[in-house]
Amino acid sequence: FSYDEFMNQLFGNELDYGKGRQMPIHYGSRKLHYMTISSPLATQIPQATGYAYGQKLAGDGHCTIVFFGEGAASEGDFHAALNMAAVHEVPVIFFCRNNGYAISTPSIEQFAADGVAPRAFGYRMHVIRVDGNDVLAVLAATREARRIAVEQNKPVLIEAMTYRLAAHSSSDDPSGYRSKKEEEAWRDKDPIQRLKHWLVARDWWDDDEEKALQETLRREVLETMKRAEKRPPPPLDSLVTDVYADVTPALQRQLDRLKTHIRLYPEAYPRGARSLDPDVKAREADSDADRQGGE
Ligand SMILES: Cc1ncc(C[n+]2csc(CCOP(=O)(O)OP(=O)(O)O)c2C)c(N)n1
Repeated sequence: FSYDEFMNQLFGNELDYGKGRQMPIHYGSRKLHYMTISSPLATQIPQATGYAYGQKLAGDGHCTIVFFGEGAASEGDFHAALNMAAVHEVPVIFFCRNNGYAISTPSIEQFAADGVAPRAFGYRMHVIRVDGNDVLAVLAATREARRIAVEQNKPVLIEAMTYRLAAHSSSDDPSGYRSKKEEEAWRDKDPIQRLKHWLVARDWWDDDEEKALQETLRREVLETMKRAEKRPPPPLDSLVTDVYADVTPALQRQLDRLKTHIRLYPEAYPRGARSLDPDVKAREADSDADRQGGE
């Protein structure tokens, strides 16, 4: 997934595969067999079980991996998905990132047991708990889980123990629910710094190379951003497509009314939306619907 693909999704421009309908970072790629990220927590977990069941039936030796947080693991969907995967013996890896917090809720307020891993025993499922801040350990754990899933047609739960150093989002302020001291203790275990130390200790990397790489990447990302922000949004008609095979009359009326509105008040709309078909006309039916408060 290239920087351009990431950036097009962030801007929701005409090249975004999701046609601007998803929140930022909710990317997906059919080409890479990567299902779109879903905001409703845990919905992806039963989907993964279902997809992996299909892979088992197809018999091509493939498996599915699904990622979620320990907060999402408190949803009913998590339990339904794990139970079904264990009963039907499907090749799926449930990868739980236990970073200690579901936004402001610490994991000690979410479950009484020792994390998420022990639940696997209840479902009679393989489980691996791993230091989530050790990149190579996570790689080894995931490879082993994949081997089990593919060779034995069995689900595996991985619980990667980690910490969310930053805020959950730009509207979250961690100082309201945890101490700086707690954060500092985890800062020393930063997985990126640990991998760097590991590489430097073997003379495979040094500070100069890192500085140069960071500068190159920074430039590339900014250039990608400039390219993506210049692209227009997806065509307005895509607001009403992809839901029904044929656009329903009600949706068509709404779209026509929107186009009329844009034509009458172009200054109220972003630049990209103004370049619409200038022949769009107000329809009698629309004004009727307006009067009746129809839609
Ligand atoms: C069903 C549902 N409930 C609530 C939310 C709001 N919400 C978004 S992220 C989040 C916390 C998620 O915590 P966790 O699963 O531990 O993942 P993390 O963000 O820590 O990686 C919540 C409650 C949501 N998106 N979906």
